[in-house]
Amino acid sequence: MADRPDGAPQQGSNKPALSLHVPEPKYRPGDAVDFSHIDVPPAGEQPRPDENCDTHDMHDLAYGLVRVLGEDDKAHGPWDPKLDPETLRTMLGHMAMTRAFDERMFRGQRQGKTSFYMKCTGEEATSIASSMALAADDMVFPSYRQQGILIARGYPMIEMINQIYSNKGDKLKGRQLPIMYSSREHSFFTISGNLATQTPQAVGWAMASAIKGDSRIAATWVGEGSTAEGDFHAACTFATVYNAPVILNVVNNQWAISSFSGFAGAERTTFAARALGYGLAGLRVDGNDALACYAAQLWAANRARSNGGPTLIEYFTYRAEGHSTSDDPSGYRSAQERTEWPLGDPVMRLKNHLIALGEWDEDRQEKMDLEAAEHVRKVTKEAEQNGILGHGLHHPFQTMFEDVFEELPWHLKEQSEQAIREREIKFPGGLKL
Ligand SMILES: Cc1ncc(C[n+]2csc(CCOP(=O)(O)OP(=O)(O)O)c2C)c(N)n1
Ligand SMILES: [Mg+2]
Repeated sequence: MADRPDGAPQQGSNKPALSLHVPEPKYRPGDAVDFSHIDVPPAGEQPRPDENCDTHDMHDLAYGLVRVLGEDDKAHGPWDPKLDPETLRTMLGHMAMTRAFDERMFRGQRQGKTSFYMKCTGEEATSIASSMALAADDMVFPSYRQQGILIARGYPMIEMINQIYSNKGDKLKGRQLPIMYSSREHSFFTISGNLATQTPQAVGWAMASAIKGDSRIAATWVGEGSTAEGDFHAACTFATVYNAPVILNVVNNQWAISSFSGFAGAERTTFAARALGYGLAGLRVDGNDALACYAAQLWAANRARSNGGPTLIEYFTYRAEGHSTSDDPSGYRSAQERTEWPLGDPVMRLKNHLIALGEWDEDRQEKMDLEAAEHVRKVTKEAEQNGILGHGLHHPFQTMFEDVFEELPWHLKEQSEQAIREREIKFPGGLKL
């Protein structure tokens, strides 16, 4: 049947047949990896606009890559935050400590001391350097891969381990998945496993802060995969509509468990460019460059503090290890990706920068790494006194029924009593409740 005279097709006559694009990662296990298609501009090339500039003047920054640390290990360009050597050493120390912590907790899971752990290897700068640019009482709404913030904020490590072991010292009483920390005192909002829910919560908190006439701002961290969740888009809309004092940090580590970033839209545009459609300020940053991460967060924090509005920052980085202890990345991606990653390792780059400044050396680094490992070992042993998985030294299990209702409703009372009876049958006269 011929098309209509106006050129519109007859029903059902569309040609060619409609088809969909299903993203496929470039490399699978065993493939040789070539990342030369990734555009890595020289450090220092990106302009640094005024913190209160119009979002329209930021267009190119959403597609570029803010970089400070060059191949020569020196700091370059207008984004150089010009931190003093002592602050740089502190930053490196937090990164070394986080890496040592991750190593030990990962092993702890393999030894059966906890059911679950998640490392942030390769992404340390995106949480540690960036959170160091915030005030200690700015409220953070992290995802599960920002343990570095707690370490940078001086949260007691034993509390982290007690939580991971779900032991009797766990302040969250075993009610959260290991690593889903919470600390009001450290302005660290309770981590939720429901991806992206922290983003509208951060925006809402920031709006409340403004409504109350408070001076604190909010910052949230979300993975690139999670930006595909509706919550993230609701957060962007509320943030821009009300000009909320909030920073939306998107950690683009290329993977969401076994799904590559293409499934969240990375083949089409950058994650920072999402900002443009909402009228948000958008920055795309080398996430393995601690100085660039710090500088971007400081820029966004200053903008938020002066009522300049929210900023969306994409950190371009790579998840160097598996998603969690439950994951085996050798099943879905090439092992060469990690070694070929063009932005290097954030800890090495900061270390080499300090050495280039004449403020550090390999011996001091080795000593720092050893001391970090020793500190983690010592605190782990201490936490183990409170119990490890399966040793019964957890909070009495019936406490799971408490703390929700002022008075326990009848059906929960019944369930609690039934649970205690069943436990006595299973462990007659035995195991501590
Ligand atoms: C709403 C929701 N959907 C799915 C999951 C299961 N899940 C947990 S982590 C994850 C991947 C998230 O990837 P990304 O956002 O890129 O963060 P990353 O793990 O890379 O830091 C998925 C799908 C979940 N926890 N919540
Ligand atoms: Mg990811």
